[in-house]
Amino acid sequence: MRIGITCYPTYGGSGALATELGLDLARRGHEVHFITYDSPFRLRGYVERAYFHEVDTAMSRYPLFEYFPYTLALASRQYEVAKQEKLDLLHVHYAIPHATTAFLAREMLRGETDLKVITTLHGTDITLVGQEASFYAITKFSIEQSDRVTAVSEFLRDETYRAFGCTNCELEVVPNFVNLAEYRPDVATPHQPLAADDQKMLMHISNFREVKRVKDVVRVFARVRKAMPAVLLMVGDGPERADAEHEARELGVAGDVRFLGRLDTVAPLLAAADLFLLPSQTESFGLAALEAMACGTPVIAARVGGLPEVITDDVDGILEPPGSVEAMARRAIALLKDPVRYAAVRDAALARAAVFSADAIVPQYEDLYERALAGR
Ligand code: GMT
Repeated sequence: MRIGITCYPTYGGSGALATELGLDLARRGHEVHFITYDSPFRLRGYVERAYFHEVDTAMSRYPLFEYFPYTLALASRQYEVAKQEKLDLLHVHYAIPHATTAFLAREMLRGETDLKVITTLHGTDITLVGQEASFYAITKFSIEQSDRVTAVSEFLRDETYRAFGCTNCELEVVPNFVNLAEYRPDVATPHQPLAADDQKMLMHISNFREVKRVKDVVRVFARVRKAMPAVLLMVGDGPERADAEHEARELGVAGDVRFLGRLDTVAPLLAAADLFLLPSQTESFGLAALEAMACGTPVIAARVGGLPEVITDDVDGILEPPGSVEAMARRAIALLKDPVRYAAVRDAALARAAVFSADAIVPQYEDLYERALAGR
């Protein structure tokens, strides 16, 4: 198949997943065309049958445009690439604005070619941004106009039906996946110089938005730090980073918290970590948690959204309600102090991650594409 993929190229779960999907589809023999304003951050180096088409933003400084109409530039590029490369379908990730621009591109091609539009809903496009008054109607319309719509968890599918109704569309759940060739325990980076040998390594990765509750990450760590030597690796960047840094200073643990910023490659750090923390306010899936589990790192997460579909409490990880810093810290300390229990949870996390391997999930997308093209 000839497949176009549009996603956010910057750091974030939807862009990461979309890029991994495109790369895996290319490995499986499909021709994949990424259409976005920058090269997706996980697209490193040349990959056979995978191509990147940049959206032209040269007019962004035109004086009349206080707000550059990126959406039109993207729709235009999707139309051009679909036409030139004879795409069978356009798979867009994160509804806003990608489902809308794909709809426009498909309408521009009407009469010439029957481009199919597949939309994958990822999270805040439904749970937050899409429900804002200014985006609600266009999000609902664009979802309903897509040929196929998928959600990354049952939670997100149900939330989409609840919030948007979504007549004329059947939402299919295709869970996120992890590339087990890259995310595996034996790629661990050495503990030093990040931590001394006797220090436990806790870790968090996100885009540091409010929804991630990054101050809770620091608060949990501060309690663990009181009980044993430990460091915290904070990977990523975003609006809440300064608050998290401030919290670390306030709690007197700044010396043991390393803010590493955005990193392209995280598997070696994940594999070296002893615990991964994801105490989010909401999380439609928690791709970072799955990647940690694939590296053999147990996760302590919030019991919200789609996270219970990935993690089973007390079996392959730990779940506590959002904001329950004390409980998360208490259970983190207990797990880190019990090597036998720790090994059992780690083994269970590895087994659970294998259920979400690319080999298990990517064929579900291929099947969906085939059905969309055949009109089934
Ligand atoms: O919040 C993020 O990390 C980014 C966001 C996105 O759409 O870029 O992530 C969402 O999509 C990820 C991939 O499907 C999911 O794993 C995340 O759970 C989801 N984030 C939220 O629901 C807050």
